[in-house]
Amino acid sequence: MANDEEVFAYAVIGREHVGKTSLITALCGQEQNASECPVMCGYHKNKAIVLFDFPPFGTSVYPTHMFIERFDLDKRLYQGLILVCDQDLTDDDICILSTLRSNFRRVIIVRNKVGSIIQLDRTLCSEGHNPKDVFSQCKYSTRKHFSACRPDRIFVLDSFDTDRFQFKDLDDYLQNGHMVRPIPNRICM
Ligand SMILES: Nc1nc2c(ncn2[C@@H]2O[C@H](COP(=O)(O)OP(=O)(O)OP(=O)(O)O)[C@@H](O)[C@H]2O)c(=O)[nH]1
Ligand SMILES: [Mg+2]
Repeated sequence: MANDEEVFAYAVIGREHVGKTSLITALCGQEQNASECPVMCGYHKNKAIVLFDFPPFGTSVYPTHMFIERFDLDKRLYQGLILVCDQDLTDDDICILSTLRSNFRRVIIVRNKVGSIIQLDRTLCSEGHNPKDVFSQCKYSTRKHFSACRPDRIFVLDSFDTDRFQFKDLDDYLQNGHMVRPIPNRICM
């Protein structure tokens, strides 16, 4: 991995099917296409940043405690961590964040799939349904659940609806929120 004055590498992790790959695809504008694991993806809007798509933790293949060691996440190979979730905090999320928090210069929590939650609320409570309230509730509960883990930022968004919610805020943060020197002509996948 390149020296950390030149590149800010984010490990994008989360439980199974929370939308890690979809988020990276939406941010990077392309499908990842590599067999190595974790999969590296260049973020073209800020060439100083690369995102690494990890396999899920908390599975029978990678139980949470094994996941950290298996991928050397405790070795400071990555500068940033993006934890993706699609509901409130689980024990696996807490375990990962509390074990790893101090190893990363920046920790971002992304609560994904908020569009689906709004859709579900619309179906279940057609009377009195208010999408803004559902979004605010998701933001509030995500903040509440994750505050003890001291994330730098929390974004509530939907990777399939990038014009709404906080997708653009995350995109802006990644584009502008890093004082790292870009690498011109980096070859990205
Ligand atoms: N509605 C909605 N569905 C999503 C979103 N992100 C992902 N999905 C769906 O969730 C499922 C899992 O998405 P992936 O992006 O493969 O999730 P992942 O975390 O990379 O999955 P694994 O790598 O297998 O753990 C797929 O069926 C996606 O279509 C989202 O923002 N909104
Ligand atoms: Mg994936």
